[in-house]
Amino acid sequence: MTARGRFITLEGLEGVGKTTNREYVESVLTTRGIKVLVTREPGGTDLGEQLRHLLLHASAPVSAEAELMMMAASRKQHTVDVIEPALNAGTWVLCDRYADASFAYQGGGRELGLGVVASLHALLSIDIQPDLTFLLDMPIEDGLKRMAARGKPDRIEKEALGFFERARAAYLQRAKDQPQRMKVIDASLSLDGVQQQVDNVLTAFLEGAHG
Ligand code: Z5A
Repeated sequence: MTARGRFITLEGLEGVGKTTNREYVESVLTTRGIKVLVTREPGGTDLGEQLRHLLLHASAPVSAEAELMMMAASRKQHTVDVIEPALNAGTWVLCDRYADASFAYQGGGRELGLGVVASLHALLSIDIQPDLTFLLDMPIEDGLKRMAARGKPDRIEKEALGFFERARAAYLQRAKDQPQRMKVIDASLSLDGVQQQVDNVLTAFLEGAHG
């Protein structure tokens, strides 16, 4: 029987280096002969990518509740069509953002509350939990500066500082509550320094996974 794949996610605010480090984690896993599927949220399916476009570029107002429901719709389709089948086939899934982002941004940032986010996930039976989550953390202003260098902000990136402060606090609280799964990485260091931390966590995880 094929062993179930592992589910690894990367989380954090804008510009902290999720994409950069996702590529790094993928290369480490691939070098070890592990079959990896790389995906993202919102997105990862045709429906999810269409919702992503709406979420990031809607010109009309989007209520906090509507935003949460669209994130959840994308996630449900993603778990059913992509994540669950891959894990069942023994493929490891590496995902740029997942449910923790809804707790941080909609629960914290938009102040809907963590209970609302948890209830919606339960209602929709979105019950796949990551085996490992890298939470890339750094001061908000520094991340926004990195993003500014990349050009025009999307709808969510235009939010005020308080929104990102609440999202960051919610992320860090979640990591405190779930230290086994969620590993905080100091993303303010040089890329070498960040990758060293990622490497340490990944090596320990791989030893556990194969031990
Ligand atoms: N969202 C939500 O609200 N609720 C949800 O449930 C979900 C998402 C799932 C889309 O996210 C938006 O959706 C996001 C949250 C919301 N909103 N906002 N705002 P996204 O993941 O597509 O977009 P993003 O957060 O803006 O991430 P990004 O653009 O992909 O940035 P990143 O991946 O974290 O960073 P990066 O591209 O790897 O690096 C940014 C730059 O910094 C780049 O030039 C790198 O070369 C550079 N970099 C990276 N690391 C370093 C170090 N260590 N030193 C110096 N420079 C570095």
